[in-house]
Amino acid sequence: MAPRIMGILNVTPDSFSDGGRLVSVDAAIEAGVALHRAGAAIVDVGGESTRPGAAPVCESEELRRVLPVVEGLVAAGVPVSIDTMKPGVMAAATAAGATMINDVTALGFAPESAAIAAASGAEVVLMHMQGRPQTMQQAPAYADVVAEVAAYLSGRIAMAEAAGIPRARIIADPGIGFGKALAHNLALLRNLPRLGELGVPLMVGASRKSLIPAIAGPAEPRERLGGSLALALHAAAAGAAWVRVHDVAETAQALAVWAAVQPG
Ligand code: 8Y4
Repeated sequence: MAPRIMGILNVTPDSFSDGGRLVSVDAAIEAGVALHRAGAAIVDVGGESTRPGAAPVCESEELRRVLPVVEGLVAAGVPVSIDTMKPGVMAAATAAGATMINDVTALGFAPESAAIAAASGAEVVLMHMQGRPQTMQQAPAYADVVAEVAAYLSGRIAMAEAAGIPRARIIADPGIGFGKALAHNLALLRNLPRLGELGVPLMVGASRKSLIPAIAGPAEPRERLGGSLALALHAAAAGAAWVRVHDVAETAQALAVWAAVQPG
């Protein structure tokens, strides 16, 4: 079966600026609706950049950016995921109708996160990261990256279940690019079936990430479609349940063709 597509909607001032510092809410909602029409089963709304070196934002600013967009997408009938590590944003977005929480800290940023996620009834994506966004790419180091990521995710799944999040609502993600050098990313991608042994669906987010130019030579993020599609199809072949991507229409087409030529 082909993975479902999570479409990426960054609601940061560099993405949906109105010319000044403000995010244009209508433009962001329109972009999210377009992602859904292009084949995204869910749209992941994020108001804080997690790129290496990006500055954190406070909760009130993050809420100001994402909440009107979540509300607009929910009103338009678009399934919404909230990309946040902040419990207050999780609570507000799920109250507004978001049905998935995508937390790159696997509910580890704040002590209240797990209880809020449990009470929300939302699905929860638990992602692995080594270090914190500010510094994570400075010197990533592992003795056995696949074993360490699997053990971390296993522990976070157990924590989430203990907090009252049923296993059926948990998705695990190896966190491609989050505190990982090229060799670490490749080892994880080659060994996705081992992560599948965690017993929960897997999400893979490799779209436009820097492993692509690291493998294939210099390319700006917008020039990484070929590599992004190769990685989405690789994730599909390895049994991933979800791929998180920027180029939804192209990924939907690639996955439809891939699915059609699968045996059985
Ligand atoms: C170009 C474009 C270069 C984007 C780098 C990036 C994941 C995620 C991110 C992921 C899950 C990103 C929020 C990083 N990546 N959530 N979030 N899994 N679950 N970088 O892999 O897209 S943000």
